[in-house]
Amino acid sequence: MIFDKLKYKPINMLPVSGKITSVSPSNIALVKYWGKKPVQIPTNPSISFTLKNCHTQTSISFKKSNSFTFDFKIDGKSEKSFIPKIESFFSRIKDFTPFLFEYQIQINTNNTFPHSSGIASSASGFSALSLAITQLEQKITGFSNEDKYLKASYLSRLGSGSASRSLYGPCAIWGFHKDVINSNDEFAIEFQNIHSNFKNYQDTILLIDKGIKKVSSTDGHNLMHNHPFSKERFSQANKNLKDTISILEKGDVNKFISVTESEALTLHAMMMTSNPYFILMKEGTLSVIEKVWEFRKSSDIPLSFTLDAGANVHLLYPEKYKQTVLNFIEKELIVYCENQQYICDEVGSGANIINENYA
Ligand code: 2P0
Repeated sequence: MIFDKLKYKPINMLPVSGKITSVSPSNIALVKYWGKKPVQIPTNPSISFTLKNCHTQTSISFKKSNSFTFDFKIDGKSEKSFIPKIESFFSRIKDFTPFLFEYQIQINTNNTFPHSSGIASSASGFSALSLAITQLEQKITGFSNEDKYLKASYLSRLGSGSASRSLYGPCAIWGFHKDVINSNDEFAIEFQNIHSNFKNYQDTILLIDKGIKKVSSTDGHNLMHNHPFSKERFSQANKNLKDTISILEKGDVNKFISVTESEALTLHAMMMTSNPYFILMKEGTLSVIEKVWEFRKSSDIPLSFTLDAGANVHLLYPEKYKQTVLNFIEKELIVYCENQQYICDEVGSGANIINENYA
């Protein structure tokens, strides 16, 4: 039984103290998660590319104590605005990780991507923290590496839905789909079977607007309740998920473009047709999309875009066109980027532990 794997079954003494360091990447959804039920159950399945360069490194230092406390620092500084989401995360995982609450914990974290760049750090942040926690659990319970990742994905989901997908690369699927074996709403599963056309696929992220979003993702998800198009959207996402799996397996780059661009625009169409309605794209977002379409038509290079819940544009393309696309960005697209900033990333392999010690 898969849910038996999530139970805490100690066989060893708890370490008195120690420190565990993990690294976990961000991810970009190809079929989007937009809409959820309590607690953190998606209303449709999603699939993502795991990234490589945009990642979070997190260390937890822990010391046995009579009462649970935690302190959180990002780039060496206390950041109060993160505390409520971390507190909520700890209260949600308590029944699954009782050992954690026998410690005082210091969390130190830093991101490789710039602060306030509009790139969600919650996916990389919660997955890195969750993997460090399940690494400690492995020390106490001796469970397998496979179960360690499964449980890390489960815990990550309780921090931020999309974080559940960051554990695995090159792709991860989160959410139940009737035709995908082992798919479920509680944690993501890895999807390895991608065609060589998608190996090292590039994601160059154009930072169009680095400001704080006017509507949070959590509020956006909630607006899918009572949304006039939600039923159609959820059934479309189920179809797109199945199609995307087949496209990734067969290496069909043209179909990949049509499904993923449609997903990006549908995500934003859902926002524009919510009540209340809102728009997260900026003028630069639309200008870049127009330019990408022109470039694709004139060059025959399969450059496409996808969008997250924000104004930034993720440009997706095969590695062999990297220099040509970077030249195009420098010449035609950089004018739309705030402070001329963009980030070069590509498909990566997921989260890892990089250091651990115990006393
Ligand atoms: C996704 N997004 O699939 C979609 C596409 C944004 C657009 O998941 O409330 O930060 O923490 O579960 O995971 C962003 O939402 O939201 C997101 P919570 P999350 O990547």
